[in-house]
Amino acid sequence: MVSHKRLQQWVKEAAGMCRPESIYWCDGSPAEYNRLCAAMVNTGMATPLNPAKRPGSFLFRSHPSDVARVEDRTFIASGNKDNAGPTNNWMDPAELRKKMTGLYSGCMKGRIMYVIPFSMGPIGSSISKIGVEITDSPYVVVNMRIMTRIGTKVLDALGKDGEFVPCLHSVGAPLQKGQKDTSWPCTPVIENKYISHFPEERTIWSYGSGYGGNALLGKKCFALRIASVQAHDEGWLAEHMLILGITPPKGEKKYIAAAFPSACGKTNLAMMIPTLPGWKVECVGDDIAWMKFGTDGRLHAINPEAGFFGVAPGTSMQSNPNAMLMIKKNSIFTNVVLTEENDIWWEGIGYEPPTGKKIDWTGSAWEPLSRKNGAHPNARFTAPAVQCPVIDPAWEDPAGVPISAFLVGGRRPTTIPLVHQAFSWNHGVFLGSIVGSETTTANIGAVGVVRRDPFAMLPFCGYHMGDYLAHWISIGKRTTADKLPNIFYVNWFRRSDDGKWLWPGYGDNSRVIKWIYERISGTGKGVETPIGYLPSPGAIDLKGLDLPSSNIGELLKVDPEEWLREVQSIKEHYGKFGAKLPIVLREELSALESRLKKALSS
Ligand code: O2Y
Ligand code: MN
Repeated sequence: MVSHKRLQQWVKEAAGMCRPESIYWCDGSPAEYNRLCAAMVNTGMATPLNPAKRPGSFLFRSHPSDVARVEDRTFIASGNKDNAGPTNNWMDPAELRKKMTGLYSGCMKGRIMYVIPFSMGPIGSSISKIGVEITDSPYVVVNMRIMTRIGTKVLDALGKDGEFVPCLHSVGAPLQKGQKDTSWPCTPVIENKYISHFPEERTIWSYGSGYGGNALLGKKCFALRIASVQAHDEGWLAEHMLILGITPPKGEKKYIAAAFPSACGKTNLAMMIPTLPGWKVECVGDDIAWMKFGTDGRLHAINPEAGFFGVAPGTSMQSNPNAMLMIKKNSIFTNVVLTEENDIWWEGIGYEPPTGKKIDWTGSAWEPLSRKNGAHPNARFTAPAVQCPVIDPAWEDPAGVPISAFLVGGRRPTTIPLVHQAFSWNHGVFLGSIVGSETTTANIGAVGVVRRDPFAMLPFCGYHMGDYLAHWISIGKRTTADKLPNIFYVNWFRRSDDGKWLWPGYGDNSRVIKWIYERISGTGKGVETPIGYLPSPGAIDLKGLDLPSSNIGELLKVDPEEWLREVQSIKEHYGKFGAKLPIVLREELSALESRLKKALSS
């Protein structure tokens, strides 16, 4: 029996609007999970994988129109348009509610309404928060059970009047009497998909999509868009960051959080196996960090999630062996290839597709020579964090882990060196504010243009990006400089003039992490340059790495002319934020310009 009156009332109202056939409160038990998976196998939505090869695992195929987050259907409905800022889609909250109420009316006919109480972060941690997702998708329930902590234990923590974020989700595909369900119900009409956030009410309404970040509302919608607003108002940080622990051969473990835009290898870095002998990386999280100041004046981070929703294509024993080991059992795969042996395959898995019949992500017979992708480029695995071979022993510590350094970075083939360190907190926030990736043929629009993505939060910040940057500046004033994490800008993606990678990446990124570790420990050697501190010659450990010396010269080069062009591009980027851009960031930009001009003239 649910004792929380407000929760009961909200569920009743949602049921009155969506009119499901029945209501089911999720308890989060293994029996419930198994029952739901078996039911989805029966309806043809899920395919059980070979228990000898991948026990407890299932394959799902989405509708071809429902394969990724839909940014242009994602809305921030703040009361005042200016609070959403120039980088979010804004809609008037009353208008949006009216529109969506129309869509929600009767939208769950013929379906079960699942109520999922979930905790973002370890239950009972002062950094964690509770949400309740109402959904008509059993796929969402089983994914939420892996990605968050769900069920009775959360209801118990919520008590009679605990705070929760209401998250309403429907695939938007009511069933008429006798109508057969499809294997991936959703709204095929893109204009009817809405991923809506009401930041003042701390509420999420999602309609029309059953996929990933559109439907698993704890992740991007709550843990980033709504939580970023809560963090702003309450004086903490909700960030699009991985968290890793790094331990040297003889020495103390330190924790690092890192912000990279989507598709820059966050999961690979978070679970990296260092090539440097004796160094160890352990993973706290691969996507989101919630950080609050501890009584020691330092920022302490938790991973609000309990699983990994990783992109499958490109994941291999070379790029991420720990992820490959993690997904050997109890995992959900979406939009990958099904092999004759009932196992999975994807492009970049590191071995040829096995012989025999194969079925691609659309459900059609697939031939590798057909030139069509077998797996969708945004195919995903969902796996429990506890299965990660290098999960950090403190990953569920309610107090969080103390953060010693922030890394920011993107895909920049030119200009940005392999690593540089900020002069100060404000300079570090400046570095975070200019992060971005150069567009490739995979993007829509011009190639070779830098798309700025401050702190990798552009698609995930629930309020004005200028206010967000001011919040980062204000965080620096809440403690003493020695307690604040140092900020570093890394770029694993430099290329030579003939287009070749200059840096091997993957496990060799530990060489850069080692320098960062030494810098924050006070032993690493650095040289001052106009853009920040760079490693002194020889300060990056390259032992055992067969890297031409010209590569390292290029990787650690600061070209004032190239950087002055960068300054012009940053000015354009800053122009978007108008008066909301913190003055200190404008000052950081002019100071950078002056240092570069001085370097050019000397
Ligand atoms: O397409 C989706 O819905 C998944 S997006 C995603 C998933 C896991 C981690 N990060 C992301 C992202 O887009 O940053
Ligand atoms: Mn992400």
